Amino acid sequence: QEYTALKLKVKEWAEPAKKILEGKLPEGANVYFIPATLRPETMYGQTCCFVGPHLKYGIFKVHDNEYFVCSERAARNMSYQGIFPEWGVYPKVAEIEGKDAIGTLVNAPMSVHSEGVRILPMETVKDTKGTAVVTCVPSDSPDDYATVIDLAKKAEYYGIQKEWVEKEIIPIIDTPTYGQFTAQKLVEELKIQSPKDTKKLEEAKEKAYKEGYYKGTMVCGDFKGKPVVEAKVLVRNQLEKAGDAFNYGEPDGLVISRSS
Ligand code: ZZB
Repeated sequence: QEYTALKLKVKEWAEPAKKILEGKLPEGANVYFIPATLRPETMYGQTCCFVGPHLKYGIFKVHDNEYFVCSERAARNMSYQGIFPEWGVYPKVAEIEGKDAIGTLVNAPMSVHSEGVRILPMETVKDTKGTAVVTCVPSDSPDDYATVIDLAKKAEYYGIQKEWVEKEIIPIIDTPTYGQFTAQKLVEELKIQSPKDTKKLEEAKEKAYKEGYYKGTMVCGDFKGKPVVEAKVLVRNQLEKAGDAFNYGEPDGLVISRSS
């Protein structure tokens, strides 16, 4: 699986994370949350970024002034892809739980929300896929849409501020079957009630992928009017050139090779 890994720079840490990290990072260090995505062309519509509240995340030193937040598994994989300077080495300077980072303000490259977006909890984030950090695009990802609705409904329960969740959802891709808000349309059509409707969400994701990727047209950004298949590569290249993203590959046979 070939992901685009995006660099979301921390602008302001949430209090619990700030306490844990005190004295562990050099003054003025740049720290980035690293979501892995298969849909770089949707990055205009990022409204927040998800971590699993009960998952563990490492802060890994990439260069003197540059640190990545992701799962240890992902850091290890990256260290064999030339992303860290030394082969197979991924120095961990600290560890946090996802919940310690809830509320952290990060800069999301390309997002229309240039003031920054918040780190928020998503219970269904898997530790075994990507980087365990997921950037949220509620216009086009049914999982993200269902989670955002749930978070807004139960903001108090989750200990978050409503404004962190309720950012404007802008149209990014137009599709013949679902229009400009593919995720919302599918969530409603399939009567998905919560982020825990995993079976239905799996079906919605499949449909959204097929329709968006093969039949979608960009309605925003530099490649407005172009088919998504073309725009995907162009947007990814733009992000990489700007130093805001890099390729992250994930070997399919990982589980097998681990247990053998
Ligand atoms: C932004 C985005 C916008 C995504 C979209 C999807 C969609 P797949 O096919 O199962 O590999 N993701 C990445 N890592 C994780 C994780 N550890 N746990 C849970 N979800 C994760 O799915 C890859 C997509 O799943 C990634 O691409 C990411 O969300 C999420 F409009 O990033 B995506 C129809 C989907 N649309």
